[in-house]
Amino acid sequence: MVYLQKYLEDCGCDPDLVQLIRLISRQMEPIRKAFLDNQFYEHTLNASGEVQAALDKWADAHLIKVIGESGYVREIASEEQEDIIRFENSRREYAMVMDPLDGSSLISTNLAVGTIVGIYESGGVMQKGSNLKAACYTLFGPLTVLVVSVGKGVQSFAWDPKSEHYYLLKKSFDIPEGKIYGSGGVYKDYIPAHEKVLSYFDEKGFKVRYSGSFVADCHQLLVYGGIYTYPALKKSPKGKLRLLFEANPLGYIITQAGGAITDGYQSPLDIQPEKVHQRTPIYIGSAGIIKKIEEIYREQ
Ligand code: AHM
Ligand code: MG
Repeated sequence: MVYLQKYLEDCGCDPDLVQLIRLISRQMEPIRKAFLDNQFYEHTLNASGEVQAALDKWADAHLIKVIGESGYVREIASEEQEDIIRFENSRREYAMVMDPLDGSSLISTNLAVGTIVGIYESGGVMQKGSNLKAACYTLFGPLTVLVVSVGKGVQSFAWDPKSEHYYLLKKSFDIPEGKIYGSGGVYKDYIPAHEKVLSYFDEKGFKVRYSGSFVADCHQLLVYGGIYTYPALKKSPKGKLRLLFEANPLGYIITQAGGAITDGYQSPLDIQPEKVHQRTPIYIGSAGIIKKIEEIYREQ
């Protein structure tokens, strides 16, 4: 059996990057256990979004504490934090962007949610996604699965609670031209270009699959291909999802697996961020379909 650390070491990664990814991966079980914490679970069942936010905040605070103390990271930008957090005395200059618990509105329904992370080698968090050194996400499904890219394709690992290691599930992905799609937003808010894209999907016989968790909906693309989209809407021309925490890390991973990402006109990975919480429209998935979507947008 091949384990996460050994795999990354054999990839020729910087030993500190291996340790950083390992440290992040080791926080997933505490986060999963927090789901089961009575305090969170009861409140999640009983009450409003505010209590779900408590689990978001717990995961956020936990990751910031552990990663901050590690000495590897100079900056963290988190979806749960308004401003960038700096660790002036860190030994290394890695910079980390994260969505500590993506899809958290699904916690009360027991559908799959996840943690998304992107890592830059230096230069802070306000960089183009194309500069990422590594990205990973965890999907808390029946298995805790960690999907990683250090720029050499994409690998998935599963947590084995008995040995307390992540073992290699799949060492490469090659996203096919699938025929499933999921679109966020409400029909009456769709712009004409997005309506055209949906008509194209309909003509080609695409099937809808949308859970409401970006990380889960993207994970199925690795296996089946197809498209996830949260498009520009009439009322929110930048869509809903964030460039730094969602589009870039997942865009990096999907691209490393032979897929592609676009905002309709260009890859979000090529956009220089201006604000930490900047949003971007997203189409992500099979490369051929992304090309077709960009053609449709150009024709509009
Ligand atoms: P979150 O980061 O606050 O969880 O919001 C992002 C989530 C994505 O995981 C998901 O794809 C999308 O929002 C769902 O939005 P909607 O409920 O509008 O379909
Ligand atoms: Mg999110």
